[in-house]
Amino acid sequence: MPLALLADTGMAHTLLVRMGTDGKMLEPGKCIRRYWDRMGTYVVDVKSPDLRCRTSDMDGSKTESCPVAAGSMMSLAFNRNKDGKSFAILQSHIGPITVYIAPLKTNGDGDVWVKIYESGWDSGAKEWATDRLIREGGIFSFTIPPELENGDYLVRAEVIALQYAQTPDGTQFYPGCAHITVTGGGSTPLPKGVAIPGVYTETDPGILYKRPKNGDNSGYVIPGPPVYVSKGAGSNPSQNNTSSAQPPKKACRRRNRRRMAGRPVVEEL
Ligand SMILES: [Cu+2]
Repeated sequence: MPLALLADTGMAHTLLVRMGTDGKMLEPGKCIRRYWDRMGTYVVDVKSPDLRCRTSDMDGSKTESCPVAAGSMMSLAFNRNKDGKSFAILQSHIGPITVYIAPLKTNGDGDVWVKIYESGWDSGAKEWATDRLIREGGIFSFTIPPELENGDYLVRAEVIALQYAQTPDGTQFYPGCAHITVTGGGSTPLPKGVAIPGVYTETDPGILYKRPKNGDNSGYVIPGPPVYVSKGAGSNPSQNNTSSAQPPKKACRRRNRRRMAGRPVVEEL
């Protein structure tokens, strides 16, 4: 293993660094809120304003908005370096990934966040969403609801790390936010959503969680509301189904294989 990986252990956790469509990623930081100074941090207080986008600084004025077609596959990437060239997250960090979306004009204030994706424990593969994230070079993808009305949206993705989830306030949240402009959509506004912070409590079963000794986490429940089920024509809601959550493979697989070289083996607290 390169010494560089050991050298930054304990400093870098993970951040949302890139977005794209169909697994084709834009340059790091493009249309992403660049909270690079938060790389060494995570959120444990579910009532903290940091839970929204990683920091209480919610100034989005410097973040441009990237177009994403309604009904298409949006991709996001977590990485331990803002250049996107390290790996996603240490293997010790295990847990689910969720994505919420809100109208950008709200800047995330109020009951505006609608969950559009979640991925937790895969009973078949016996792995966490984070295991898959590491294997896929930090990239994961989900569908933007096809009927969603055109406009600017804030997309919030989070990795929830459960390695200390058996202790109150032990669970670590790694949120990040991107700006998108939905094009070619329908006329359906987002339904009423949840507030972030506010959506979680520290005793939610998916947040205060003791992993079974036998290693089978099939009973794990991802925190937060159910995933929004798209009613749009041509939609594929099963993609967002928790139990069968698999990243869309078609466009992503070949690109990601190259990135597996950096798979981490270092353990970090
Ligand atoms: Cu960490």
